[in-house]
Amino acid sequence: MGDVHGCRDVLVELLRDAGLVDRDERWQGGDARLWLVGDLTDRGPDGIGAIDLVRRLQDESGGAVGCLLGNHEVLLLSVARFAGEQTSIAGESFHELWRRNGGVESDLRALTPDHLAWITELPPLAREGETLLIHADTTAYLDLGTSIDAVRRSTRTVLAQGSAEDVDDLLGAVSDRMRLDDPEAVRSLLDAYGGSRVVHGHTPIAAVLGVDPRDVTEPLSYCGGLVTNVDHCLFAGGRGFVARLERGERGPGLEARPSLRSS
Ligand SMILES: [Mn+2]
Repeated sequence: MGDVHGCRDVLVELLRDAGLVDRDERWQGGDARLWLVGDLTDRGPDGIGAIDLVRRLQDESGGAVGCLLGNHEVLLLSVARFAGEQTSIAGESFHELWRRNGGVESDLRALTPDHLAWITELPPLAREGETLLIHADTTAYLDLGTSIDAVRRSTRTVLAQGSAEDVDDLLGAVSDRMRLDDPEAVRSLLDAYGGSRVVHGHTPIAAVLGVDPRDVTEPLSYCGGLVTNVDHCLFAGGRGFVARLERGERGPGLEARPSLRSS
């Protein structure tokens, strides 16, 4: 599932259409596994509602639902911890930076220490079979750690107890984009973290293609099939989709096209 950005009710509709939740919004995915690529919050109306839904589905599914750390989760946490302090951008506070990037005040009011603890534990990347899942289309994760566990440990430490400067640096890394239309860059990620293809969100497919978000109905495969972008840009009117990763077989080789299809 691509970036939700506060579109909690659209998320429910997409999961219902995919047969993953029932009419009462309860998990009914059976043995399915679901990953969200991060950025549940900001831009859209109900980011905390989206977090609460995902957390409940994680419980109901017995761990079959995972969610990556997006830059907007880091942003929200940065405001909670350092609201008025200055970022590296001259004269801009964390609160101003967050607002400029779609921060929604009602989310900040609803944010609890429990939400912050959940955000702190989110993995920035994950492997599902041969698929490497990341939020942002960047190799900057390699600066945070050279294994999935190392990246998770370093982000957890920064989010839990890092200084404003540490969090600002982390924001810079996980907000970088559009670096993966280069097989060498992609291979550097796969060599470190494993897998034979990358799936990411963060950069709206509509922006990449220069089309209206309402016309985006499926994932975008690029870099010779090594990389798939699933950012459906719900907050700007994208109808959204659930990208399906085939399972039960080894993933495609490096040159193969990913076996993703929209549903
Ligand atoms: Mn993002």
